[in-house]
Amino acid sequence: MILYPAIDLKDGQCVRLKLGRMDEATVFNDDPAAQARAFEAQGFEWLHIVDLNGAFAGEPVNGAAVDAVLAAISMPVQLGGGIRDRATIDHWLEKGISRVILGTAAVRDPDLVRDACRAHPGRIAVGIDARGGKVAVEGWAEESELAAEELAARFEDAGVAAVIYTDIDRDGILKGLNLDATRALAESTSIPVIASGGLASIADIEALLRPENRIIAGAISGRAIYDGRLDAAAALDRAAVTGSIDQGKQADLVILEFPSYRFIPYHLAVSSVEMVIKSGNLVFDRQNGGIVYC
Ligand code: AMZ
Repeated sequence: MILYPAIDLKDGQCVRLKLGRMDEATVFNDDPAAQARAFEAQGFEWLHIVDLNGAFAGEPVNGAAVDAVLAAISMPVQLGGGIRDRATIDHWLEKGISRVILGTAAVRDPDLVRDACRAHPGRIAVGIDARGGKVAVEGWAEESELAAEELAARFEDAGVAAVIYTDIDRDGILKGLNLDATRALAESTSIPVIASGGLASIADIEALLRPENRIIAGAISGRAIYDGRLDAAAALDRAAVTGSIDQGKQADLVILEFPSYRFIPYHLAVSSVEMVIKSGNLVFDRQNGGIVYC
């Protein structure tokens, strides 16, 4: 299970909002690059960044802070907020962002998602942010008529690397992840689903590791990791699978949980992996202690 620490950028600073409201921002660090370095030093494998001003403006606003983060760390970064056209997608992927997150564009311009997936296999994620079961867009200021499952279904065969599902009604208020809704979404789609919104403590990590929740590929931690409710070392220790898989490699077949399996012919960003088969070889077997061949 991959645990993503979040850097939400507002006016160049690392903040946490409550329920997505810009007027309820707590500043946790005014140096995003230093924050990213600290997360890397703590052992996180991936970083999640949201350009909050960008999500409201419909175009990148905190680009300079993102550049500073990219220069400061070597771990992969996923970035969302204001990425609404192909030029912006290409720009960030060329600059070293590993995966871009499309939220509003996934609702308004699904062909952009499909075209981007063809051009950048494994590097396009869809952000599905739901309030009261309906997908919200434009910095969560507007609601669509779409349910999360309906939106994910539109991209079933598009090659989307991950869906990041946020329960807006829990975001930033430490209410605990909405695992029932996240699991329902994950069961409805073949795209790996990452849980976001409300992660409060190690209890959420433990819950994610329960067999019924192992279909959930990862989780994003915001406020809890900043205010110390979630101890990074303890959380990473619990989240780690036995052994490790090179996240950059390609696989023919990834078995997530017996007896289900999925083809994941792009970057691995899944958790709870049982087995990975590559070029006809078994390269990872969790039951037998991790990597068996490379
Ligand atoms: O907190 C908010 N109000 C907010 C937020 N965190 N609004 C949007 N976002 C995030 C989404 C997604 O990662 O969770 O911004 C991204 C979507 O941006 P866009 O511009 O593609 O809709």
